[in-house]
Amino acid sequence: MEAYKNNIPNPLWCYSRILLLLLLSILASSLVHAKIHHHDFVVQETPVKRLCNTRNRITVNGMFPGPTLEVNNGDTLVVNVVNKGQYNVTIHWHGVRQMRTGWADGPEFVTQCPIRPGGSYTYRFTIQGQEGTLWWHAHSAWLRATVYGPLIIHPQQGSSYPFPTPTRETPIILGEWWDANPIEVLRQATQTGGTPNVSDAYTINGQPGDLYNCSTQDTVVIPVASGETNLLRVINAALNQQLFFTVANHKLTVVGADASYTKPFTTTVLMLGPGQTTDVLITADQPPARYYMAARAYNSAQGAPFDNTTTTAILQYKSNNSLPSTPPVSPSSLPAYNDTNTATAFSTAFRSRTNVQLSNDIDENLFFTVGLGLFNCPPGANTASNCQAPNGTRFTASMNNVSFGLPSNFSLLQAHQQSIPGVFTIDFPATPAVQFDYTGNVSRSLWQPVRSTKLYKLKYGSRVQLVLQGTGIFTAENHPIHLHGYDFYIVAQGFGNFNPKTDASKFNLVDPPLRNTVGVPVKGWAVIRFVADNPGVWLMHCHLDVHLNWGLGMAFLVENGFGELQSLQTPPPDLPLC
Ligand SMILES: *[C@@H]1O[C@H](CO)[C@@H](O)[C@H](O)[C@H]1NC(C)=O
Ligand SMILES: *[C@@H]1O[C@H](CO)[C@@H](O)[C@H](O)[C@H]1NC(C)=O
Ligand SMILES: *[C@@H]1O[C@H](CO)[C@@H](O)[C@H](O)[C@H]1NC(C)=O
Ligand SMILES: *[C@@H]1O[C@H](CO)[C@@H](O)[C@H](O)[C@H]1NC(C)=O
Ligand SMILES: *[C@@H]1O[C@H](CO)[C@@H](O)[C@H](O)[C@H]1NC(C)=O
Ligand SMILES: *[C@@H]1O[C@H](CO)[C@@H](O)[C@H](O)[C@H]1NC(C)=O
Ligand SMILES: *[C@@H]1O[C@H](CO)[C@@H](O)[C@H](O)[C@H]1NC(C)=O
Ligand SMILES: *[C@@H]1O[C@H](CO)[C@@H](O)[C@H](O)[C@H]1NC(C)=O
Ligand SMILES: *[C@@H]1O[C@H](CO)[C@@H](O)[C@H](O)[C@H]1NC(C)=O
Ligand SMILES: *[C@@H]1O[C@H](CO)[C@@H](O)[C@H](O)[C@H]1NC(C)=O
Ligand SMILES: [Cu+2]
Repeated sequence: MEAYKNNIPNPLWCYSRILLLLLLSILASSLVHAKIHHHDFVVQETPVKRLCNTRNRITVNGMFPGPTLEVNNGDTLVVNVVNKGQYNVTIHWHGVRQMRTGWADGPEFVTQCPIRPGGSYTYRFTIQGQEGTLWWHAHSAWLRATVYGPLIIHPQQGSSYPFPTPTRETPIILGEWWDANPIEVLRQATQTGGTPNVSDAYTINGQPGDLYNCSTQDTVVIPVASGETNLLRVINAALNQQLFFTVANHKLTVVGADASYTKPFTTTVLMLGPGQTTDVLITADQPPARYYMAARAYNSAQGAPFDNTTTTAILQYKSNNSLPSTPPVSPSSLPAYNDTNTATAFSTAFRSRTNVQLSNDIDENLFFTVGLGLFNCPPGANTASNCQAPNGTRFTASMNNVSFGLPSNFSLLQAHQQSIPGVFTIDFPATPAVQFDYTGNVSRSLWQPVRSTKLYKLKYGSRVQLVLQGTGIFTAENHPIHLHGYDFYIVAQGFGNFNPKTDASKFNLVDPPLRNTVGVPVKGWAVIRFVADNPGVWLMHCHLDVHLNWGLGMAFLVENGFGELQSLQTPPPDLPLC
């Protein structure tokens, strides 16, 4: 300061100024291309015509599906959400790591209270080290049935894909449509305790396609020219159903999933659980014609009701003007609804693009059961109207026998950050209190979990291994488990009960895939690894919404580390409170 005032060059000051300039120029060169993208999302009721009927549904900006967001790795998104609808709403940026910005993650009553009708909230976050396909969706009640869209992350400016640059890129977002109001479907199931009505159609980019009534003229057409190699960014945005996806007569080369690159592998069928994304290259190497792409259910639960319809779109070669009149070529092979072998062959084919060499040093060795259950109805309950699950019970679901309940007076993150007592406890069990033959014939006395709001505390930086063990309680099925705020390595998966002695030798610690959602096999298990480097409260749950409603979830409370760069940011001033 003195030196500056007197204009006398002070050697120390000069030195520090040079250092500062050097630092600034390094910073500038790394940030020179990073952009800030501003968007307005107006949540509003919109007439949408599907399956012969026009229905009012909640949309973003009157669009169904909602707008596609496109950014480069390193960019910042600033999305101002204005709620002009009649329901509480929040938006979740599915798969975005949200380093230190947990306040922008979105699940209602976890990282924020809902944006009430008439309210607004601006989500601000930066994409760091993620490239590929993610998506955004409402994370409140069942609004995500119509409130969703792709979030595409291109490589950092100046870098390119680790595969030949595709000619075109097309998002293929698979959805699920109810002719009834999805909010009513959920409300009815919550009241009756039974299963919610299944959907009436699946959709590709919002359209059911040729196989449904009144839908043909709006079937999605995806143009392609002979010889091109294009990138399809396939997203499963369905509420309650894992889906198979295929394109007639064409091979699909998988190059990424959940915004991480994979070692390429070729297949004819994809299987995605809700929440998962898969990037595939497709070469137009077939005779010019129209080819169906199609998706339908992978339904692993025996006997459970499900939507068994098929959605289609058309891959249309450009070269022949008379093509639109020719009927599209149908896929020869959509797997059977219960084809677990095909689902398993696909999901075990993933490898990270580059080797990661995980160490075997683990700080937290966790084992969570995931599965359904039945609550007995209290004496005096109106069994006929409120206990419509088998034998006068209500459906429920749990992890480690805890059926997750959300608070309604504070978000978990706010309660944590402001040390508000009575909102949650931090005694989520690291391992099951009762060990049993998880995938066997489970004794009826073990079927009823306890409903509460328990979190599991992780020290900043702890290295976590988590075994997710499916159960056979009521019915075994595949559960797509999604962890907020993190990507994790899937080091192994298998059938039956996880055996630490024999199954540890099967771990892939060399090139396991990095994902944000893992399909825990029906009557089986999956093992994931992550390092708790993102402080906050992070929901982990089944991405079948009906299971989340029944309580198939929990949350990790990750403590701050040292200093600002290892700590949760302060909440934004417009954070919605309860
Ligand atoms: C669910 O399906 C049942 C039987 O078809 C029907 O009576 C009921 O109205 C449906 N519920 C909703 C919310 O559409
Ligand atoms: C579709 O239309 C046919 C013929 O009009 C009718 O019989 C059928 O019930 C309709 N299907 C649905 C799902 O509405
Ligand atoms: C779908 O399910 C309905 C009702 O269970 C059944 O009648 C129909 O045959 C099934 N369709 C297919 C294609 O499996
Ligand atoms: C267009 O395609 C149809 C069916 O493949 C074929 O019969 C016809 O000759 C083609 N026309 C031209 C101009 O290539
Ligand atoms: C799949 O379903 C078919 C009938 O739809 C049945 O014959 C077969 O046993 C089932 N397979 C499995 C593995 O459940
Ligand atoms: C319901 O009760 C019947 C008759 O007691 C029994 O056979 C069946 O297993 C029970 N179902 C469930 C899900 O508990
Ligand atoms: C928040 O709600 C819970 C559950 O209803 C209650 O136990 C707790 O006391 C409430 N906390 C405050 C600060 O009001
Ligand atoms: C499952 O166990 C119960 C008794 O715990 C028994 O009644 C039932 O028959 C068993 N079911 C099967 C399929 O083994
Ligand atoms: C879950 O807890 C309830 C209540 O303590 C108990 O009755 C049930 O057996 C437990 N089930 C399991 C799988 O631990
Ligand atoms: C909407 O959110 C507020 C808290 O922000 C909550 O009190 C209210 O119950 C919610 N309404 C519904 C219908 O969930
Ligand atoms: Cu589930």
